[in-house]
Amino acid sequence: MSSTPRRRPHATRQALALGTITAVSIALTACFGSGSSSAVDGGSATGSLPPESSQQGAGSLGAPEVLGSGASPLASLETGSNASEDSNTLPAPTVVAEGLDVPWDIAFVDAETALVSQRDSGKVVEVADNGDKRVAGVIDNVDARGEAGLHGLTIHEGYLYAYYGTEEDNRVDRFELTGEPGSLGLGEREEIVSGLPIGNVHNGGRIAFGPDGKLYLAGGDFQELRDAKFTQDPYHPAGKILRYNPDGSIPGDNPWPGSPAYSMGHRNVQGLAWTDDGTLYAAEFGQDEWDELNKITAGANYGWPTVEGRGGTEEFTDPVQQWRPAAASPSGMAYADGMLYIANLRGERIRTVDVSDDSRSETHFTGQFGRLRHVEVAPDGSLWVLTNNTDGRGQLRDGDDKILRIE
Ligand SMILES: [Ca+2]
Repeated sequence: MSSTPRRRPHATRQALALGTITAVSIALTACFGSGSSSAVDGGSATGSLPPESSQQGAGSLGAPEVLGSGASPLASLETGSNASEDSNTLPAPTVVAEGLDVPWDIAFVDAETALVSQRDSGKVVEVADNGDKRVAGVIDNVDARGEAGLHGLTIHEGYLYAYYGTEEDNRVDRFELTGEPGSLGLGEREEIVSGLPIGNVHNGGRIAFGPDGKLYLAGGDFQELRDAKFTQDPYHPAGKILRYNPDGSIPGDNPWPGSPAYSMGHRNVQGLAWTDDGTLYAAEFGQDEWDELNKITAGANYGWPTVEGRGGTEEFTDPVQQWRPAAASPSGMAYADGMLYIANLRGERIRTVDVSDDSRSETHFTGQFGRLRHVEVAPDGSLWVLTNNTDGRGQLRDGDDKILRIE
């Protein structure tokens, strides 16, 4: 791959300490070296990354277009797919909403209403299942750079939790949800987790509450911290899946006492999903060779940066599946009725994994809708899928991404 992210010139940065615990602060020389061209997750195999889109004004979402569930499937984007390998056992998607700009995550408020994060603008957009949309709020200290920006959203006990990057750190804040569907807004802000490192790439970013009521954060190595001494250190946040209490404190039963780390040795995790029996799966971007689906257990070590994909050693836990990045580059993931659904960026497909045999997968819609960022299960059991074609690596102009629904 030859693409590289837009870079903001800066020489040094403080790697901030682990939230509320150790106060170790490490001065780092930011090194966005040109030696490895493969640092961009899910980047295109050809061409360089165009300049990032300029931020748009509050009115830029324009008049909503109403496309009900009877809308016809989208036209193919002609991306050179391996569609012949698809199993195509899922029903054809319909369009829920259009006109989104670099959407990243979905949090359902009720069966008809969701909040959608827009990475570069920091906007939280309220989307109704009839296609109506409006800006519910703007997180004004989002600092979009490279892959960083406003990422994960999740709703828990009346609060919207948001994972995002600022000039200084990655963090999670929660906001009181105000109003009703049609007038939702973001109320008072409360800091939950701060001081996580931030990089131009590999910021992880999905957040979700597990069946145990804890807040899980899919982390990355934050690129500049992928040195093994960080990624393999359970008391440093780089390369971890992190687990917090809803107020941001560290659970007493985390595997490494006093650390938010739940598992370690990850490169860039953006998909989290729990099965009916509480098993946690995580989807992870590899470097050059292998993307991974991992079954996560507390305290396990998934190998990065020593091992990419299956290592076959006692020291590290191997993925249950691995895929070539061109066929995968997995971001968001959902679970429903015995099946994992994984959205893929570069692979431009939905991959399904029947958890009764998690060593196999099937693919769907390859190349039909471009890059796919996330899939979320709606309260009615349908799947909502975010396209990702407006972040500079996709094929569409600003504000042209969509939410698709699979019944
Ligand atoms: Ca691994």
